[in-house]
Amino acid sequence: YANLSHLSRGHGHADDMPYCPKTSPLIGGPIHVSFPSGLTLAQVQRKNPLVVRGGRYRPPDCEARHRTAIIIPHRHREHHLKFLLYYLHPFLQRQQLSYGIYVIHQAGNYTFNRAKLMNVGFREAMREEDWDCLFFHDVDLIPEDDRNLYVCDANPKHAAIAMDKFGYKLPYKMYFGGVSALSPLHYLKMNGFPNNYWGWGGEDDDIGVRVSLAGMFISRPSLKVGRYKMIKHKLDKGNDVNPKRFNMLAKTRQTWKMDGMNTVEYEVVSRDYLPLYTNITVNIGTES
Ligand code: UDH
Repeated sequence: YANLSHLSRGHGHADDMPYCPKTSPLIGGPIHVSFPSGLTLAQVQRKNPLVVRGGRYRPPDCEARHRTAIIIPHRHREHHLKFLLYYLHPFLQRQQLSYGIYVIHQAGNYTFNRAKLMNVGFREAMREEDWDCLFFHDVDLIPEDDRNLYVCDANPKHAAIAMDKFGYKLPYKMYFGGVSALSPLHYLKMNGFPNNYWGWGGEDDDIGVRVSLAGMFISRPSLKVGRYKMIKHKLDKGNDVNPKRFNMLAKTRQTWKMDGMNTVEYEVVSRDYLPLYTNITVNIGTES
């Protein structure tokens, strides 16, 4: 029976594979991030032959200790997505994770809503697989050190602690933007993310406040490891600064239980299992 195990390699996995080591031997530390012009998704695909349909991967020769879903809120940023996939696939493979990448694409041209797209991503990813950690990941942030492990901690984790645009420092203590990691239990305990932040700003602070209102803490990697390079860009069309954000933030304590995962409504327009990611295009409606 053991001798037949090679037969299952291509499809499922052998039942008797050893767990991957606690610390991956493939991790190398700092990564030099640049943005090669002319990069294509076909090239990214060729460089990642073990990634299967929908952007899924499992280590070929050991059983992963962690199953992580990456949730990327997206609209009109194909150029950034290409670079993120170029860096993220090998990064996650070096960490010997079992993973899947989900791009949650807001349909239409109505004002963007990052946090609501994350709620959609959570529900749609969990529907497909029993992920034990979800990384909520802006499309324009490239991790610069693969010791920044894409696994969950005992508390919600803010991973993008040191971004180049903030001088590789935390801009303020409660900052929770860019890239964060929550287990399904964390996510449900805080009723997910708010659905009513339309346009730019505020939702990340609301999420940070929810963490503490739900009785949890923010965990963070070290400044040395939680480094990210942001792909430079201007404020998008359809994502104007939200002038209501400060008033809304002042009320999070009253609103977090009434708005979030328990009230999210949307309509999946399409679900496509592309070679490097699962694309979910969703109609999330408009501000009420
Ligand atoms: N996003 C999209 N499409 C949009 C808007 C936002 O995909 O039209 C996603 C994307 O994943 C992005 C994230 O939402 O990384 C956050 O949006 P953002 O990049 O606009 O926010 P951030 O605060 O940048 O990172 C603001 C840029 C303002 C530049 C002003 C120069 N001073």
